[in-house]
Amino acid sequence: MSRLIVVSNRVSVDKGRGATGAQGGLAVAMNGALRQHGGIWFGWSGEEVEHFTGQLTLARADGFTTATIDLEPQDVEEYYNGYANRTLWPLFHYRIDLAEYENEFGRGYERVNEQFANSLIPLVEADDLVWVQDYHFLPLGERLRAHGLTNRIGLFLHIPWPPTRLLVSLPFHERLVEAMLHYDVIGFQSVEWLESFLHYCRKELNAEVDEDSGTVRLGDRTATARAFPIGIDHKEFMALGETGTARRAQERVTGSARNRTVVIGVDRLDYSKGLPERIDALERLFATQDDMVNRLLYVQIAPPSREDVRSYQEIRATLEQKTGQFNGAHSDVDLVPIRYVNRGFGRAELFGFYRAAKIGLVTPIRDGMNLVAKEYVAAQDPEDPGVLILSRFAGAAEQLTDALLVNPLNHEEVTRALWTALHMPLEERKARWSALNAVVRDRDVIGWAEDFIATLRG
Ligand code: ADQ
Repeated sequence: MSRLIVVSNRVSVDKGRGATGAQGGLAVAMNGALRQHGGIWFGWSGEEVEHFTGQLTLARADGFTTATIDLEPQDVEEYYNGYANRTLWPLFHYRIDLAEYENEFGRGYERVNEQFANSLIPLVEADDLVWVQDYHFLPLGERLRAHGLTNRIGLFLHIPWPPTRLLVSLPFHERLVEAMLHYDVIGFQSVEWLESFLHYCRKELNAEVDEDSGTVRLGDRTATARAFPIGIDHKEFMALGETGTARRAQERVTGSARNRTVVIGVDRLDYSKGLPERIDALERLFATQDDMVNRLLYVQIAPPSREDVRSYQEIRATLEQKTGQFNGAHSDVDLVPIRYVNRGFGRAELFGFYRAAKIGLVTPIRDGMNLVAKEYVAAQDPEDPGVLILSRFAGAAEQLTDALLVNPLNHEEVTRALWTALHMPLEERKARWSALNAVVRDRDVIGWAEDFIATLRG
């Protein structure tokens, strides 16, 4: 059987105690997939060196090998903080107001993609399948082809694909997307992102597009684009739920909630996650309903991320201010309605927190998928499940149609959903949860990886 070579920006091996933590969904998903398959996981070490050498550091992980390289500070600034996180991330999350178009960022991005290609080539054997992850490496397939690699190469994009009208604001957008067509398979989280991609290829590249099969032809290249909705490692997560750590975490929240209904949010601190908007919705609920301070407790877990980028410093400041104001206005001497926690937790603890919460509030403004929504569902007590409130603008909304789906920008709608969730009868909660849980359980990350790999194998 052919080996799997996974490429992603960071290689973060799960030490088995939820160590992937705040590094996000990609790390959680890849550990699951590689443990199943074996092979090599290649990426940036997270370390900086004065002069780039391309020197590989190899290590053995649980069932696979990791290979990492160090980057120069200028590379990190231009490729990672710059093009990836200040250009592509905001643009692909529909925030062109935050996207920065600096030519140096683009040049740094191309340079690092070339360095990755150079370092990767010697590791690849004839039959290997190469599976590239995410927006850091949109042109990597083309770079690998330029070095003569003829293996099957696939790309999975974890974030949304923006509408054509937004994407054309990016300088050299045609070059970027044309380069992507050197992949054999291009995967998206949802049908919506897939359709936007195919639309772009037809309109802007004049490519020949077959909507039904997802085949895109341009010149002598043929790529297949498809939706592969990512899932969680359901079995592993449920096993974590059986641990004393999970039970104690649940008890900590339930015990200290003092009979209030717990609403939970768990997100990397990112402007795409809709965190200030959640507080606005709560503000409305507290303003229009009596005695909410005695009825509801909102726990928001939000570890900071990408702190070198200004928009992330700003969202953190905004959130701190809003939370402070909210608590100042609505607390009682012995009750605080929002607990805002700025750090990551192990995954067993998260399980316990989700289980303690009768409402899961997952309201990103845009999100490729959103795995927190799926984790929340998985962690519920089947006999007394909580209610998931989910943004229509998360990729997960295509699958999790039995959640209370809301427009996160419409405070009134979110407020109403909170009210509905607070009063939902047990029978309806059970019915909704069974439908949601079937999707989360049956479409897990193992199946996701197998599906992608099988498609890549062709
Ligand atoms: P993220 O934007 O990071 O991922 P998400 O899918 O919600 O978003 O994944 C977050 C993961 O990190 C979850 O597994 C969660 O448990 C974990 N996490 C979050 N906060 C945590 C905390 N405080 N402590 C510990 N763990 C925490 C990107 C895309 C998503 C896509 C994923 C996977 O933006 O849309 O779903 O990749 O493809």
